[in-house]
Amino acid sequence: METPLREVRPKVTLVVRMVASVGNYDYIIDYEFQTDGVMRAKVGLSGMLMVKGTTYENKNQVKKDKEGNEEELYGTILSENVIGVIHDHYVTFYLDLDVDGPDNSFVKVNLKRQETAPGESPRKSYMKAVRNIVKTEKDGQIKLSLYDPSEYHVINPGKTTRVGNPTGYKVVPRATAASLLDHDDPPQKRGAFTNNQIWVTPYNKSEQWASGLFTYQSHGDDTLAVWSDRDRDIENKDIVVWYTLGFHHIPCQEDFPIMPTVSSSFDLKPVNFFERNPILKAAPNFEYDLPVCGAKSDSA
Ligand SMILES: *[C@@H]1O[C@H](CO)[C@@H](O)[C@H](O)[C@H]1NC(C)=O
Ligand SMILES: [Cu+2]
Repeated sequence: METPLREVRPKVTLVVRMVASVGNYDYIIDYEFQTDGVMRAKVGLSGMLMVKGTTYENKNQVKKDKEGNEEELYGTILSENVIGVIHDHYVTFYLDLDVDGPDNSFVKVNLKRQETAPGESPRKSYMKAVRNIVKTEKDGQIKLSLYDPSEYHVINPGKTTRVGNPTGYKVVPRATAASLLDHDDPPQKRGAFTNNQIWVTPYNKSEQWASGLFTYQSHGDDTLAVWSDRDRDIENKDIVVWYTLGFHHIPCQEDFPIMPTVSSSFDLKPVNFFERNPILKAAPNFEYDLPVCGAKSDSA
């Protein structure tokens, strides 16, 4: 047989799924282990919406003030006498990473603009990556921003690749959310882990539950925010990274009475952990291995 010019590596993913019914919602949590070394944590939300009753049966009954502004419903009329209330969902992941051993450092790899000097080049600017090893906890409290982009690496400062890069894995955020509540609001004091999307703490077996052990009675004194504000040393130590996946939810009629699944995820991705693309170790598939699909235009 002629040697095919084209070959591919099939993407094979092991999915470990857990579904938790919490009150009215179902949380589908998938841990995906991929052959390129990526671990993806995915959260899907479904279930029954949180609703409140109303005397309104139609939007045209909602009271208006003199200026014509409608009364604030804090939600959407989904059906006669039913309002789906605006709310958030937050799921925090406790990532007790040991990259090539227990002692790791957290590195903010900040992308920056480098301006060229006048007359140096027809170009005005380039990009550069500024690596900051985070020394203490407060510096590891991260608010994501498109206009101040960073990568977030967890490296083993004592281990390097053949060409000298520290071995690492990075946390790759995707769509998430930040709470809009006042920090002194009781639910926000308990849920203060949503004040940042990423936190880094030194490992401590008593500090595992981000909103404290007894969340409902909590005054917020036993939470990730309080631990992290002690600003302990986190360089070259056994560290824990906390990533929070959030969803703002303004309900719409399609969410009622039962919701289609909404999902988001984040990745743990190797960054100079392998010497080369680890997928090359997988046996290739060739053209003749693949199923052939053809149009069935001649069958009546
Ligand atoms: C470990 O966590 C507990 C609970 O927050 C705290 O009382 C203790 O001081 C912590 N230990 C260290 C070494 O930070
Ligand atoms: Cu929701």
